[in-house]
Amino acid sequence: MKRDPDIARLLEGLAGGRVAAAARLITIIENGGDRAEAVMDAVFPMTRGAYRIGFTGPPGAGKSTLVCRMSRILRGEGKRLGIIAVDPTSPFSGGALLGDRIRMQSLSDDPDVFVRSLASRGSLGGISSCTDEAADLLDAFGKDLVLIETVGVGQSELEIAEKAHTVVVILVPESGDGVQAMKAGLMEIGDIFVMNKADHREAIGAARELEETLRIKDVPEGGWRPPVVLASATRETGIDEVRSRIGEHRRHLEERGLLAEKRRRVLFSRVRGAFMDRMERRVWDHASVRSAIERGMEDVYGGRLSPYRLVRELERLVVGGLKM
Ligand SMILES: Nc1nc2c(ncn2[C@@H]2O[C@H](COP(=O)(O)OP(=O)(O)OP(=O)(O)O)[C@@H](O)[C@H]2O)c(=O)[nH]1
Ligand SMILES: [Mg+2]
Repeated sequence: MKRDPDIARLLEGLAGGRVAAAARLITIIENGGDRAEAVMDAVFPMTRGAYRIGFTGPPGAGKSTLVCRMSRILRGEGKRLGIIAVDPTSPFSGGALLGDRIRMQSLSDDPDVFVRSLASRGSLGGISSCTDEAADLLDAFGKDLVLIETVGVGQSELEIAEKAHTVVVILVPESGDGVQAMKAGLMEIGDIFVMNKADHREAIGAARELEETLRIKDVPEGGWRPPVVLASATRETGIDEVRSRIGEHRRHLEERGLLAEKRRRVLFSRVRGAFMDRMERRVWDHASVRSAIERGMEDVYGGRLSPYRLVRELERLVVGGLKM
């Protein structure tokens, strides 16, 4: 791709710490296509290994409130923060958006906090397809920590485990969240569990139950056993403890070389995912493949050709030296 003067200028702005440039670049990334790739090619070498913390949990559990409180603590430590909130485009949690915006905006008066929401695409929420890229950009922008809040619906939120170095799962005592969380696979991905809304009477019992459930989990000798922290985001209790648990988990990973391993795994899965996406699109849209499918399907519909035989024929066509 030709050098794009607009992008070059924005990248200079990014290096110079200009917020407007960072914001514009994230929009370009969100829009995708060649320009997004040109931005990523330039941004990736500028990343400095910012630590990524994911916050996930069911709708309304208090993720945004907790992220907001946590940000104040981290700012108090002098950390520069990037915050990515995946916009709830689903009807489940749409109502919370305005409140989020207001809370988050109170943070963005601080030049060392960069808050950005991303639209969740495709399925019912979870995580945006460009979360990794936006996090890279904030990393390149000089943030020490990137906090990522997912929308608490569906399976795709589990992807946060492939994007964050520490995953904080936020649950609430109501509605048997512990059981729900286990079903949804949250138990597998949580490094730290927060029983939020500890101002509610049932919280202590619910936290204890959750601890019991986690005790069953197989943790190898010297491995990390996810702690349960009782907290109230609105009353600001337990947030310091969540902060120190995050620190402990990070040290746990660092001291054992697990963080480096995790970073490599994350990059590997990004390359795999992006490569597969691109190959799928290119192959599926290829004229020769399309016409072979259309022809073959007539025989499949007519019961003359098994679907698997057609697939084998298509496979031969593709890997047998298709000009792409
Ligand atoms: N009583 C009580 N309410 C809380 C607490 N933390 C958050 N809330 C309230 O719970 C509601 C939802 O909080 P959010 O922080 O928006 O929750 P969320 O998980 O980000 O919600 P979504 O992003 O929509 O999934 C808000 O009305 C908060 O004020 C808490 O510790 N105690
Ligand atoms: Mg929220």
